[in-house]
Amino acid sequence: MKNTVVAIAIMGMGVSFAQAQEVVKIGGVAPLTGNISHLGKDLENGSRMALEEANAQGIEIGGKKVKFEFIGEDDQADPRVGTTVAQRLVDQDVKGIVGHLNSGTSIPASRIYDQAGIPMISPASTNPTFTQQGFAGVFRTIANDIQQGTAIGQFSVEKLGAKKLAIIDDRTAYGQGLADETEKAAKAAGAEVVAREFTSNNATDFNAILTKIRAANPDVIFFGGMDAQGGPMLRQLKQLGISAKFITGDGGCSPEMIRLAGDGINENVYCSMPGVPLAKMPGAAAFLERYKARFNADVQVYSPYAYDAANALVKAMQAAGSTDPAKYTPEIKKLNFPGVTGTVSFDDKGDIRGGAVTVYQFKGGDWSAM
Ligand code: ABU
Repeated sequence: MKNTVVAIAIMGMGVSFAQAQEVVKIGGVAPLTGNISHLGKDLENGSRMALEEANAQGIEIGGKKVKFEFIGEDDQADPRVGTTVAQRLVDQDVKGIVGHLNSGTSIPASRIYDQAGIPMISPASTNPTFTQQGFAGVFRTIANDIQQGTAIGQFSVEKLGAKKLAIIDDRTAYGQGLADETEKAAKAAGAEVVAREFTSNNATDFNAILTKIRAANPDVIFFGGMDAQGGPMLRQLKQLGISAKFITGDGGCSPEMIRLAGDGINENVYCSMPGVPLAKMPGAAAFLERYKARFNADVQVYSPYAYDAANALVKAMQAAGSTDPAKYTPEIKKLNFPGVTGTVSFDDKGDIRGGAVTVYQFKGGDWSAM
């Protein structure tokens, strides 16, 4: 009899402890299937890691212990799927979003989160329009493509000596937008654009457009798109005997790009990444080690930006003393903390302040910051 009473008392304590802990759902969206699922998984891992670490620290918000629950969704890099999963996350009462990856999904999904009053921080979407829609809860931890395209255009002319530039894009919001910005900057710096071709984000055969580009005899080729196309494109450039220098943006600045390119990649290949090189950031080495230990994988591109984005949500909630999006979203605007990708602080539109862009060259089997 005595034992029963003790057992009931302990069970009772357990219930009251569970009730004292608030579960806070955070949505994470990226393509987890399809030809850039490696980038989506990388992004998801970064968010997961930040929330797991917050849980391990036993974070309290407004004097109450919270447990973050990560809810991952696959938008397949498809704008229509993107809005469907956005609505599903809203219906599950998530308190914040890390994602999406593609500008083409982030832009339409942002309207749904805005209407629901839920903040979103994209660690990857770089198309300028994303933060120009006037939504109070839209942020990104990565520089935008005006900054990136300007840097690529100027670098192509001033450092790679581009007089005749050929441009290819994948017709996505990201690829086409970055190609437009690159074209503007390269022309302003004195280059002539001798070819402008396009493909799609599902293509694998580029022979027709590369043959046209060969006829235009460019000294530099820019590709606006992802590694799933960039890698095979480099192989086919080699097969066609095209030796022009090649430069692409963050979507191709991955270890997967190198793997897919095979013997098509050499020291004439460059990519750009928003931000300063990770190796120069205090805390980045420890992040990379923890990431490897947790996921048994190397960082592709976006996980450090996702890690900073998830931490931004947590820190804003702590500052507000509330997990209510209406109360903590204004705190996101006031953040200023050292993340693994740099100082995390947003401007009035929700763009990351600073906005440095680094160009990398393929050297010694890896990307090397210039
Ligand atoms: N920033 C490149 C990949 C993501 C995007 O569509 O913006």
